[in-house]
Amino acid sequence: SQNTQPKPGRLWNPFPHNDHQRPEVSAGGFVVRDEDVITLSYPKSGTNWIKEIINLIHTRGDPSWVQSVVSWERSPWIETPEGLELIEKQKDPRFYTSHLPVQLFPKSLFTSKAKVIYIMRNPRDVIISGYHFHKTLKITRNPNSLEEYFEWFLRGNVPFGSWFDHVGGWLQMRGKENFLFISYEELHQDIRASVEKVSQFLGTKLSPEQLDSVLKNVTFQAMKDNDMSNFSLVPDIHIDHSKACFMRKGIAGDWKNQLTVAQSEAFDKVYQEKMAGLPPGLFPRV
Ligand code: PPS
Repeated sequence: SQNTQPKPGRLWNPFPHNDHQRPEVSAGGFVVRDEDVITLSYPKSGTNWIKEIINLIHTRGDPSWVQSVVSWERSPWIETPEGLELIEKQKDPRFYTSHLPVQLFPKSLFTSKAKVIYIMRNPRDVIISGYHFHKTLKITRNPNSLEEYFEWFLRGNVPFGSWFDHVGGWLQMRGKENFLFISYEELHQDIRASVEKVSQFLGTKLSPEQLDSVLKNVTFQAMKDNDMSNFSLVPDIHIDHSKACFMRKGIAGDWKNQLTVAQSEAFDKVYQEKMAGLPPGLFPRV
């Protein structure tokens, strides 16, 4: 139930309890297949946007699938028992999604040729998006203020743990030919080129008309208007829909309006310490 987790600062299972089973139980024995298409991300990084793109590339721009089946059934979560059941029933190619950090993902991934798309987002915007989303969640603690959530985030006391460990961990797969790393900011900067990049990675050639149809159906407004993609059908037991909207703003750089200068400086310091080994410029400071 709500707010049953220990307070930040103590060791606690970062995975929401109710419909996210402990991953070592739910996904530990899962066998990844070479035909699988897997979306991975830290929460609030644009997961549902890239999923929509992947699903629409598969149907070559035909929107009937994304308009008739909810997103979490089109590409279910591997870490939920319901998701796992749906994945087991899918025919190849299977589409699924996960927020698990690299060390908890089923090991069979690392010897498979499954196609993996890891989406990243400027962590400052991940904080803002996460804060608003966490106000709505009934399956985990709700922050009382952005200040409080900011502290949780920096310490990794949020569902799926530390952003720094998640991104740093999965980025170790850079250079593997079955992994594509893409950013939320890149999608914003050039959605056409991004969709082409993803379709090429998936080995699906789109005609100009098919590409146009994908683009038309993955705009913020199209997804906000699509009940199959906008989370409005998530049952009330999980989300308090009156508190915030899943398709909130959909912009890059909102952190500038919401983080204080002190928070932004504190963040930069932690970022520099924790991400020291990674190439600079991973995220534009939009
Ligand atoms: S979740 O809960 O982890 O699955 O959330 P996730 O899908 O990773 O991230 C949600 C944020 O992505 C934004 N979003 C989009 N932005 C632009 N265009 C499109 N089409 C789009 N679809 C989803 C969504 O609005 C959330 O960001 P914020 O900043 O909160 O608006």
